[in-house]
Amino acid sequence: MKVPSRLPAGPWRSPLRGPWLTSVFGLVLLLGIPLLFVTGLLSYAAYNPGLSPLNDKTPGKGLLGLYLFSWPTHPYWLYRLTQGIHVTLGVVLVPVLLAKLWSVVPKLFTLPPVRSPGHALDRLSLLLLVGGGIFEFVTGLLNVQLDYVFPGSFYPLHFYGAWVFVGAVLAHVALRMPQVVRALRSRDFRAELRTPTSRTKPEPAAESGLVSTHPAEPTMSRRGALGMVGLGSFVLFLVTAGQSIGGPLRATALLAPHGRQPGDGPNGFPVNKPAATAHVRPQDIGENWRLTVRGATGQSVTLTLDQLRRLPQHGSALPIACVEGWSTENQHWQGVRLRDLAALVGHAIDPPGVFVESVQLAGSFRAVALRANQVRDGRSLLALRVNGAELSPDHGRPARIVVPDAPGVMNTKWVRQLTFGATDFEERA
Ligand SMILES: Nc1nc2c(c(=O)[nH]1)N[C@H]1C(S)=C(S)[C@@H](COP(=O)(O)O)O[C@H]1N2
Ligand SMILES: [Mo]
Repeated sequence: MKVPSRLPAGPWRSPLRGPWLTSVFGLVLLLGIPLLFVTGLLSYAAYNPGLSPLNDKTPGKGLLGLYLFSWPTHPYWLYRLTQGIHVTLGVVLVPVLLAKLWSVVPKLFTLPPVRSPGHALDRLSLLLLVGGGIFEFVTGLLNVQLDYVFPGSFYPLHFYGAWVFVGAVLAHVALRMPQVVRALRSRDFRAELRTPTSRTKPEPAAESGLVSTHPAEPTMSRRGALGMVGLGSFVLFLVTAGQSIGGPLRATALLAPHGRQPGDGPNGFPVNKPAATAHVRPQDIGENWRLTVRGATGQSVTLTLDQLRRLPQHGSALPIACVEGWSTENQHWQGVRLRDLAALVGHAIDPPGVFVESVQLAGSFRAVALRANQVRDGRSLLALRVNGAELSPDHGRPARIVVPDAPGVMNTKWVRQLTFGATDFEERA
């Protein structure tokens, strides 16, 4: 069958469109997407999906959960790093993704839509590729910027979507690799960077179906197009990365959803959800507040804040690192070790995991499950103080969890009850 070698005259007349330019954008995505995928899988594992009621409830997580492992508590900054990379890279790749879609857009409208069974499969993989890619980027960006606006939980959507998307990427790479190699060899990258608009000519029309039959006069060189995309990515980096890298870059993090200057003083670091938004009433965290600690042993104790303060106090310097990519520098937390609290209810040796519940009556993140390795780490605290001061109401007064290397969401604020060795997490949530 004869494949039309050029596109019909139509709205898609840019002389820049062609296999070389598409392949350059594709190559950048091919380097970035595996890193997004791996850091995403790690983040999913870090959420203790086998335990946590706030996460994916698919029994056994299906086949795709096969890789799951117990997320470590060492090094304490690992989640901050992997999730910072995941979110920053995702944002930075947006211009490249858009440019790649722009460069192939005429192909999405070719007629007839299906020419043969092979072509049909190819089109189907493109549908999953484009649909999956847009889905992953859009859900990710919405989660970062707008909180949780999804039907159901973000985690399973983004997780299963990622597998579909990556499957389609693999099929696409396998189908297109020979063409990509040929296209990249067809032009010299450095020569291209020296070619101004006046000398910009369309690529030779091969069978790619990307090159316009009636190309318009160039208004921009390929160098200009690559530069524009690169500049877009760089600017996005500047306005995003500071929320995770911190330091002076925090000042340029204009897109940081939780503000660049979260405040001064010991409690002056970002607040994900203030007490008022979480419907935590002052009376729930005032004089009458009590902590209940229960064990699988059947023992339980109820403690006042003063009694907690009289237990041995320990310090840990740990960051809060949210799934949304923002993180804090290390904060100096002080409080009671989780393993000491386990010992109070009969789990002095080999303490089990713990189910943590907050005074918060409604909304997400009011309960979370921590694994045994997280409880046993001596840096895991029920913190009463931060940076030398009492916790502010927004940071979880009177007591909050901090765990090394855990996603921010595990650091439950306004804690009311700890149940060590609970096995019925699902029902209790
Ligand atoms: N009870 C309760 N604890 C919570 C949350 C919440 O909404 N309710 N948010 C969690 C999330 S998602 C993060 S990232 C951290 C943020 O801690 P911070 O607000 O002190 O910065 O708190 C966690 N603890
Ligand atoms: Mo978070």
